[in-house]
Amino acid sequence: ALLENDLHHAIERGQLSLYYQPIIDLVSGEVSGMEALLRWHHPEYGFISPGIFIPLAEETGLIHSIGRWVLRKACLQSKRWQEEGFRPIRMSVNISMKQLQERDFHQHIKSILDESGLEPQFLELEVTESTIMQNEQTVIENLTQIKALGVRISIDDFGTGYSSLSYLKRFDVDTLKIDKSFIHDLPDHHYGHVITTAVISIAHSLNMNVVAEGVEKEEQWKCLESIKCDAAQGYLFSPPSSVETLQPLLETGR
Ligand code: G
Ligand code: G
Ligand code: NA
Ligand code: MN
Repeated sequence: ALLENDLHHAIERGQLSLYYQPIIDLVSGEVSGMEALLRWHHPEYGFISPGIFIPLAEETGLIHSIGRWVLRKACLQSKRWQEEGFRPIRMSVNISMKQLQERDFHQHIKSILDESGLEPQFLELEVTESTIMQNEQTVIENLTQIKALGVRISIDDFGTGYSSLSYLKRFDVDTLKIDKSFIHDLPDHHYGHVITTAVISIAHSLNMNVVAEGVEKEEQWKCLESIKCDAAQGYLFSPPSSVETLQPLLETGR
C-alpha cells in the first residue's frame, strides 16, 4: 500500500522516465525503430523494475494515467528526433490490456498524434497475445479504430501465449516480436531454430514482419539473418538507454 501511494505521485514528482531500446533492420543494419521502456526512480529504493510496478499500476487503475504519460512522451520524443534531422524512426510503445479496455482509448491515441505531429505509421503499439485474443467488444473496437488511424500493431513476447496466426492476421497485425526464450536457444538448439524458422515463414506468407527479441550474441544475429528474420533487438546492439546515451548511436546512422 505504501508503494502504491508513492506510485500515485510518481508522475507529478518527476520520478518516471522513458528509456529506449533500438530495433535494428537485419538487411540494412540501420536502426529502424525504438521501443519505449518505462523506468521509475524511487527516492528511497532506487530504480524499480516495470515488472514490479506495472502490475501494481494495473491493479490500482494508475495504469490509465501512467499509460497516457508514456504514450505522449514517446510520441513527442520520436517527433523530436525527426526534427533534429534523424531519419524517421518507428516508436513502439507497450500497451496494457487495461488501456485497451478504456472506451475512448483510440480517441486518446488520435489526440496524441495530433498534438505531437507524429505521423501514424511511425507509431506501433505492442500488445500481448492474451490482449489480442480477448474477445471483448471494447478491445476489438479500439484495435479496429487504431488500425484505421494508420497506427501499427505488434505482438510482444510472441510464442509464449496461445494465439493462432490466422487470427492475428484477421486483426491486421503488422509485426510479431518473437520472445527471447526462443532466441536464447539459437543457433545450436534444434527446438529454438525450428520454431523461429517456422514463425518467420508463416508470418511472411501473411505479410507480417518479424522482430527477434533478446539477441545477445553475434551467432544469434548471424543465424537470424540466415533465416530471413526482419529485425533484431537486444543487448548485443544496445540495452534500453536514455536519450542522451543514444545520441551518438543515432548520429552514426544519420
Ligand atoms: O524494461 P524491462 O525489461 O524491465 O521491462 C519489463 C516489463 O515491463 C516488460 O514486459 C515490458 O513490456 C514492461 N513495460 C516496460 N515499459 C512499459 C510501459 O510503458 N507500459 C507497459 N504496459 N509495460 C511496460
Ligand atoms: O516484455 P518485453 O519484451 O517488453 O520485455 C522487454 C524486456 O527485455 C525489458 O525489460 C528489457 O530490458 C529486456 N531485454 C532487452 N534486451 C534484452 C536482451 O538482449 N536480453 C535479455 N535477457 N533481456 C533483454
Ligand atoms: Na513489451
Ligand atoms: Mn517488448
